[in-house]
Amino acid sequence: MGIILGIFVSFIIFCTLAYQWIHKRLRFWSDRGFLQDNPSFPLGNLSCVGTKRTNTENLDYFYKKFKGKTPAVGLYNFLSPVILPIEPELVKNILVRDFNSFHDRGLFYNKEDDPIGANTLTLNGQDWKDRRVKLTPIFTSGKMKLMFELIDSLSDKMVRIIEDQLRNTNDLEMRSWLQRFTIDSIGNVAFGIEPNCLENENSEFGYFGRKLANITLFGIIKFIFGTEWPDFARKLGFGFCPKDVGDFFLKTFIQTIEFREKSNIKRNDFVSLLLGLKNEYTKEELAAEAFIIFFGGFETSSSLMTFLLYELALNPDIQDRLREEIANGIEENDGKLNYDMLLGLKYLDMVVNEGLRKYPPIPTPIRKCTKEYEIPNSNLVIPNGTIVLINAFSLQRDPEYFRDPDKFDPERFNAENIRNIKPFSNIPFGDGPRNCLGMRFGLMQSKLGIAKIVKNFMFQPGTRTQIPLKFNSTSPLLAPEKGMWLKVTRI
Ligand code: HEM
Ligand SMILES: *[C@@H]1O[C@H](CO)[C@@H](O)[C@H](O)[C@H]1NC(C)=O
Ligand SMILES: *[C@@H]1O[C@H](CO)[C@@H](O)[C@H](O)[C@H]1NC(C)=O
Ligand SMILES: *[C@@H]1O[C@H](CO)[C@@H](O)[C@H](O)[C@H]1NC(C)=O
Ligand SMILES: CC(=O)N[C@H]1CO[C@H](CO)[C@@H](O)[C@@H]1O
Repeated sequence: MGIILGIFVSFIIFCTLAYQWIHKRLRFWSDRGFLQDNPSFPLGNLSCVGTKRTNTENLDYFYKKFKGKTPAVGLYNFLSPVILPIEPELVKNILVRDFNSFHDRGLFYNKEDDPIGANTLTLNGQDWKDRRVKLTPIFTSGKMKLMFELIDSLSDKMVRIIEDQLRNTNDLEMRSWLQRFTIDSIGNVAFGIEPNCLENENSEFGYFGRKLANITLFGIIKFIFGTEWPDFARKLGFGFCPKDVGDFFLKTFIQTIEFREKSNIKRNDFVSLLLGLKNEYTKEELAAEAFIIFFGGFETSSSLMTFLLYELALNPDIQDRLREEIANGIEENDGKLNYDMLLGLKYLDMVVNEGLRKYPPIPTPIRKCTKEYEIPNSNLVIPNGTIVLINAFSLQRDPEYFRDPDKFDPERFNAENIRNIKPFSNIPFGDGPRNCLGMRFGLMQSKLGIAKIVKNFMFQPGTRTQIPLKFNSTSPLLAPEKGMWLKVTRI
């Protein structure tokens, strides 16, 4: 009897303490003078995510609700306090001016048990700084030019394979074709293999690539846990990605470099460039960088191209003008595309910029505050350790900075208008010392893919096209809910 009573009393005490702790935790921001929305237990302000809206749309709701009232609003991911800056000026301070207080990304990694997860994207502090300095030279435009031919031939292959599909049907799900193209492209340059995903959807590389993008609820919980309590999560052996996925990429990369060293093969690709750093880094560390090139580069570019095709299908004038520019460019260049000519296409550049504005593939880059930070002209202090969500999506769709923001209008980026864009209201590649490292490669790959297919095919809305398009509410990156079905015609 006494034991049962004892257990019962302990239970009551535990519940009371837990309740008090949670209650206090969910006042983290209001206790510090920040505006916050009443969060609920246990989801915090995430209660609509995955059901009613995407994480991005959820943040947009808070952005709109608090815009003009505060420079930054306090939110809760589950019980974890995070901060959402609203004013572009504050975004600039965080990304550039006061970078010293925000140099970490705060993504979880575990070098011991999951070496592939410790890379330029995730590393903290001095480790990150050293890595970034060493890697920057492998992403220059000179290096991109050398890789152009490889990607160019893969884009031709994509055109041939799409052409084959059109013998059976005119309705194609273009997102998966674009993903297969970028998987082949990056697998080729970063791992030195032919993934052959364009020919075979279920190729090993494609399987693990898609598994990587398929984020489960358990994955998210592990991830948030790792972000909150990294040391504890490392003890538990948690990693950045599932074990089989990490092992696959590690094994593939190490096989390639060992083969290249043995047979003295040199190729113009990231593998050779990474091998140039072999005296400074271990094989696992180089593999981690190959992995992040793949991880950072395949979904982003295919997502950009997917949304561009949707807008081109809905805006035939823009599509025609783009096709004309590409066709003329190729004709003037003896029937071939090359790097300089592709990057010189002005209208293509405007269209791509507008695509990145309306559909930033990474809608919310994140940073971690590493030194208590006082927001200028306010009495608000962001505590050390806080995760900062830089919401590019909301800024880029804010009618104050982009009139009629849902309209797809490449003219926003013509030589004249581009000068009037408010600084830090358009940041699809982030900004500052920790911006996107692979921007040149991403732009080359996306422009090349788009140029090739728009030159060869006409895109129109088909019977299965979802208009207006909705976002997949469980996907962390921006993805169309129903894929991207379009009516495709050979020109
Ligand atoms: C259209 C394509 C792409 C878009 C829109 C994009 C966007 C971004 C964004 C928004 C960030 C965060 C920046 C910040 O926090 O300020 C980022 C980081 C990064 N991206 Fe990209 N990206 C693209 C393609 C690529 C490609 C192709 C690669 C590799 C070849 C790549 C490699 C990286 C890396 C390594 C980082 C982490 C940089 C660091 O923390 O120092 N990205 N990207
Ligand atoms: C994604 O993960 C879920 C849950 O593990 C699984 O049921 C589904 O088949 C996966 N999808 C892909 C494309 O791997
Ligand atoms: C911020 O917090 C981290 C971890 O809690 C600590 O190691 C670091 O020294 C702190 N930074 C400052 C400037 O206090
Ligand atoms: C939506 O995203 C989730 C998570 O990435 C994925 O498992 C699911 O297949 C996606 N749905 C569609 C229709 O693509
Ligand atoms: C109690 C609660 O859930 N409060 C807010 C948290 O965020 C959602 C949006 O995800 C709001 O709708 C709630 O009002």
